[in-house]
Amino acid sequence: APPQPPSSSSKPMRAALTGIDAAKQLAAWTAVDEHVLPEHKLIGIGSGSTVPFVVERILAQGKELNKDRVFLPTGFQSKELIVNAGLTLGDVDQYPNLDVTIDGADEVDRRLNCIKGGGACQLREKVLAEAAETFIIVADFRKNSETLGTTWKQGVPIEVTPFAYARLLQNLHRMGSKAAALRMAKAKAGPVVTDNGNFVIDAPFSSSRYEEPEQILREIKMLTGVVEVGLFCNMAKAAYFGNEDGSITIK
Ligand code: ABF
Repeated sequence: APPQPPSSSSKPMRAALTGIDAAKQLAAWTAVDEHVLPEHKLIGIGSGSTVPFVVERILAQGKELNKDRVFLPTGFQSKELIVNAGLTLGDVDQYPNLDVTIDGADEVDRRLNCIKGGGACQLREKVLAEAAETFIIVADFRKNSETLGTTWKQGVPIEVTPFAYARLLQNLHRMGSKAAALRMAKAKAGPVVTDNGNFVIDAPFSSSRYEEPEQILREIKMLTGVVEVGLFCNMAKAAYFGNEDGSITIK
C-alpha cells in the first residue's frame, strides 16, 4: 500500500496531489521509507522537483531522529531545501562518506544507468552519489526506460571548464554527437553557469551508442576540459518510479 501522509503533522491538511506530482511523491516517500533508516546519520539530498518530497518524508520521521542527522546538498536548490526545513546542513569536506544519497534523474535505463544533469548539478550529484554507501533514484514514470535517449532527447549533460568549451564541442561532434551544443540560459542571455562556475554542453548520441553508456562516459571523460559527465553508470542501488495509476515500479 502506498505510504500515508504523516498523521502527527500539526500543519493544516493539504489537498492530495494528482498526476505527475503524486507520482513523484509516491516514489520519494517509498524510497525514504525503505532506505532512510533510523541508524542513518549522514544523508545526501539531490536536486530537482522530486527531491522536495524526499525531504518532506524525512521530516515526517520526526525531530528526535533528525536532530542527530546531517544533510549534504548537491547544489544551491537542495541547500535551500535543507535549510528551510530546519535540518542540519553539512559539507562533504567534513563528511566524505555518507550513509545514503537520494536524488532524481532525467532518464534511467534497464540496468540502472542514468542520465542526470538536466538541472546542471551533475558534478556535485556524482560526488554525493559516490560518497554514499547507498545511492537511490526517485522519479516519475516518464524517466523509466529501457535504453537511455528514448525519452530524454536533449543529450548527455557535460559540465565543462569555460576555457575549453569550443574545442570540446568540436571533439564531441567528431565523436558522433553532431548536435552537441552549449546550454544557454533562458532567453539566450548567455551560457548556463553551474554552481561551480562552469558551462554545460548537451551532447545527444545515437540509440546504438546509448546501448553502451559506460563507453560514452569513458570517451567523454578523456577529453581535456571535461569536469564531469551526467552519465551515472553502475552507481544506483535501486530506482523508484511513481506511476500514473498510483502504483510504483522499483528496479
Ligand atoms: C536532478 O534533477 C538531475 O540530475 C535531474 O536533472 C533532475 C531531475 O529532476 P526532477 O526530479 O524534477 O525530474 O536530480
